[in-house]
Amino acid sequence: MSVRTATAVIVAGFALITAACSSSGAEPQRLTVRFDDTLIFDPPSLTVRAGRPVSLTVRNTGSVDHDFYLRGMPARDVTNAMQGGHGHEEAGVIAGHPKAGAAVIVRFTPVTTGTYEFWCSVTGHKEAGMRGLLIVS
Ligand SMILES: [Cu+2]
Repeated sequence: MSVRTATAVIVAGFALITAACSSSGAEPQRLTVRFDDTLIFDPPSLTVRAGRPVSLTVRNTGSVDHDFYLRGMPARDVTNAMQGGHGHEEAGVIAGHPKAGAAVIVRFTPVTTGTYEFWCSVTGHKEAGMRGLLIVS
């Protein structure tokens, strides 16, 4: 085996070890929820695992103001992301509010399994059906 081949084998070995480590519990569950000028979340439901951190990208591809708003779900390590409009600093709220045409990343770790409703807190949007489900399994 040449030195070059041996080096390639070692590098490949480290890559495998790194890949194995990154699939452990510390790696966030990455999801995206999107909305545009219609009053729907795409997708309408998100599924995550309890006890593992979540990195949720909230993207507004339209021009109408919307947010992602979830209240009352047990979670720790919550980092809300407010970019546009009003704040959502109440206790127990997980929220992401990108400006129209932009995206923000919300981080949290769900701790209790269950199905939790989220919605858009812009006036009238929830009532018009802009809701979704976060399923924690
Ligand atoms: Cu909305």
